[in-house]
Amino acid sequence: MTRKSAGRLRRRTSVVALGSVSALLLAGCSQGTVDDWKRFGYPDPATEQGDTMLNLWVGSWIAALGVAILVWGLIFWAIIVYRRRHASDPAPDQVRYNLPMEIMYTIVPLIMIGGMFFFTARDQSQLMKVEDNQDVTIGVVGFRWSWTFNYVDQDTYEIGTPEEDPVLYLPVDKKVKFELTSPDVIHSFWIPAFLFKMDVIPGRTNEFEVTPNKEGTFLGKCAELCGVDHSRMLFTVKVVSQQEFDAHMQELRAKGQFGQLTSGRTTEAAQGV
Ligand SMILES: [Cu+2]
Repeated sequence: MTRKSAGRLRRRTSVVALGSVSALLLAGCSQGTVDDWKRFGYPDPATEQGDTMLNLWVGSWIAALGVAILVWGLIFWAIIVYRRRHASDPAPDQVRYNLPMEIMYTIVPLIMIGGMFFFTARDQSQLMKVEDNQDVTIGVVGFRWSWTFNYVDQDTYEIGTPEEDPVLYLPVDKKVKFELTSPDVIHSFWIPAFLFKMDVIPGRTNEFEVTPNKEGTFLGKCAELCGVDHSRMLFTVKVVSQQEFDAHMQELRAKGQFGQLTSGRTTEAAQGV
């Protein structure tokens, strides 16, 4: 092989390699990006109720973009059609106190806000309904600086520390009711993949119900700035089959974790507050 043809071969090989790498990268990126774009950046919902929230989010964006395109279109149309063509052109007629126009720009925004209010109120009242026909009840205690998960019907619990995040097990396709309480300050219980977040307030019990419908491991966190170690209030959610859930309950009881920790602070693990 001559030096010239070897050089050409090397060049061709590197072009092919570069091409394959970019194709792979593009395939990898575009897949994620297309799905993300379709959801307008919302996480992929892991609960039955998440679809309602996703529809509200996507619907709001589509409506807002529709209005934006109309407004931008009118602005650019006015800029182009009514531009000053010659320096000597007089200023266009100034319109003011145009009653039909004023009525229109009062009524149209009212209709838009009314529409947003209607869909939000409809979905929110459906999502916040507590029907008390749940399969699993979890008593969540948010405390400085971790979480306790009381498995109310299973007579066991899990408690975390800032050093060791607790893991919450939930059976898939089963309705879960969360009862949120706090012994100290306001926290906020947030599982982004469930598209649900609710404040945890001392002196009252906040409740909501969701049905996780995807097995997997999800992250959870405190979403209310509650003090110095707020950022360490992390936890993991594992959505598993009913058998795995039952086996885990057995494991917790085997470790001696019987009953409920309603104060969230009765072990040494949580004394560092
Ligand atoms: Cu907190």
